[in-house]
Amino acid sequence: ARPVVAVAGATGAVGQEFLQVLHDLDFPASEVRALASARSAGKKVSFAGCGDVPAGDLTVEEMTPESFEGVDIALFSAGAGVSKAMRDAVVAAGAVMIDNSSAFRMDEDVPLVVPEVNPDDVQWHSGVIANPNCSTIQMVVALKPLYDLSRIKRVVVSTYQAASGAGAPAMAELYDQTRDFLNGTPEDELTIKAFQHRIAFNCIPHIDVFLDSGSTKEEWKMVVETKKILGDEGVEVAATCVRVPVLRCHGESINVEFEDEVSVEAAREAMQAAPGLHLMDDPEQNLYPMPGILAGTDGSYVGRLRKDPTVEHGLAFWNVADQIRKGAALNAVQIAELLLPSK
Ligand code: 2RA
Repeated sequence: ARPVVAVAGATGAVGQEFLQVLHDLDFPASEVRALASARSAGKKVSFAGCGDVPAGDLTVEEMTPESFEGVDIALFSAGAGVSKAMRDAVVAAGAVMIDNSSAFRMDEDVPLVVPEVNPDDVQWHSGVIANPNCSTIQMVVALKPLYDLSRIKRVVVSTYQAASGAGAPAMAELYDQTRDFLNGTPEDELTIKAFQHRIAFNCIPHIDVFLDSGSTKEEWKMVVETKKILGDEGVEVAATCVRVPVLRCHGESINVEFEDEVSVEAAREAMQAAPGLHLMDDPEQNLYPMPGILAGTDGSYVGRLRKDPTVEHGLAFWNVADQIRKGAALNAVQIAELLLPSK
C-alpha cells in the first residue's frame, strides 16, 4: 500500500518545502497530513498534490502524539524539542521519523544520511533517520566522489550561509532590514531579531552557540557529521561558519588534503559523474556557482576547482546549494524514497 506521510512543522520554511518536494518528486503517498502547533491548527496550506493525493489546500492539524496513528513516514522540521517530544509516539505508531532537527543526529542508533553518499545506512534505522545539517549535506555530496579517488585526510571549510538557515522570519528580516538600511534608518532603530547583529551589508561569524573550544556548534556539527556520514572518524575537518546577507543558498570555500595525489582532471571527471553534483566551472566564461542564481535548484554545485599547492596532495573548490531544498527538504524526501519498497 502507498505510504501515509505526515509533515510535522508544515507552516515553517522547511515544512513548506517538504510539501513542494513531495509534489516535485511525485512521492507515491496515499495521504499527506500537515501538522503544526496548536497556534497554526486550522490554517490552510496549499499543496500541489503527489501520489494519490490531489492538488488542493491541506488543513493544518494540531500535532499531538495521536497525529501519527496510521502514518508510515513522518518528515520533521519543527525544532529539536518537538522532535524529542514526539519521537516515542511516532515510533510506537510504526512510522519512521525523518528528522531535520539536530536532536538525534549523533545518536549511535540513528543513521545520518545523504542519499548520494551513504544510502545503505538507512537499513539499520530503529525508527529514526536524521537529516544532516544543511552546511554538511552540500559539502559531503561534493566530497564523496573525491573520497572514492583517495582517502581524505583533512578538510578546511569556510561557509557563507544564507539567512534562510534561521527560517522564514530571518529571510524577511534580511529583506526588510536591507530596505530600511538603504532608506537611512539609524542602526539603533533597525529591527535586529533573527541574528546577533545587523545582517544587511554585513557578515556575522557566529551561527548557533559558542562552545568552550572557541568554535560554534554549527562548526562542530560540520566536523562530527562529516565523519559519521563518510564513515571515517579519521577525516579531520576545520570549519568556520559565517552568516552572510544572502536569502536561500549557502556558499562554501573548501580545501581538501588527500592521502595520495589527485589531479584536477581526475577530480573533475569524478565530480562530473557523481550523483547530485553539478560542475559549474569555466573561469574563462566567468562560470562558477553563485548563491544569487541557484535558489530553488536541487543540486550541490561546484566551481573554482584547482590544485591547492600549499599541501602535498591538495585540491580547492567553491560549493553552493539551496539550503532549504538540498540542504533540508529535498534530502529528507530522498531519504524517504530509500524506504519505499523497491519497485
Ligand atoms: C543555519 N545550518 O544555517 C543552520 C540551521 N539551519 O542557521
